[in-house]
Amino acid sequence: MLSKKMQETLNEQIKIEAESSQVYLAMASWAEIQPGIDNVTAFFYQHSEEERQHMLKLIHFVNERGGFATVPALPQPQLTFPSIKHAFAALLKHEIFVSQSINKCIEVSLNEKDYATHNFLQWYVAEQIEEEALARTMNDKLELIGDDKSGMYLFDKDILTISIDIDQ
Ligand code: OFO
Repeated sequence: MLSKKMQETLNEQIKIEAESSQVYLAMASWAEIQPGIDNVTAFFYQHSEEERQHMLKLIHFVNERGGFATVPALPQPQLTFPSIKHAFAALLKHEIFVSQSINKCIEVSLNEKDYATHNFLQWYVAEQIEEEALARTMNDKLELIGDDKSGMYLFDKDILTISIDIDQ
């Protein structure tokens, strides 16, 4: 059984995962109307979908542990970006924020002596390590590319491979 505090904290995390899905969905929609970045677009759509899965995993966990997962209202995310580089900088910043939020959940689980939730949250810890690493790789590559159009062409070509490599 989840304590009230643990349930509130996990419901807050459900909101953050749902927001993450919306944030990346907005990036995907913006990327889709930019010329020549089809794979970047696919990457954002896929990332948005993964965040929705993270939200669902939490919802099922809360309900299975005798709590009640509440579906949150969400603010509208940023809709447009000055450049692809800005979008990926925003992605990295957002992932760092999510990692901090997962750390807070872990802290609460330890304070509440809820070792089942602590154990469950380890999956999110590992996931955040991967996602932050991926976001940093993307940002480093974009930094190197600068305004070089052929570099951007290659970045779009490579992005799905990069994300698959880091996921393994
Ligand atoms: Fe939910 O995995 Fe990152 O944000």
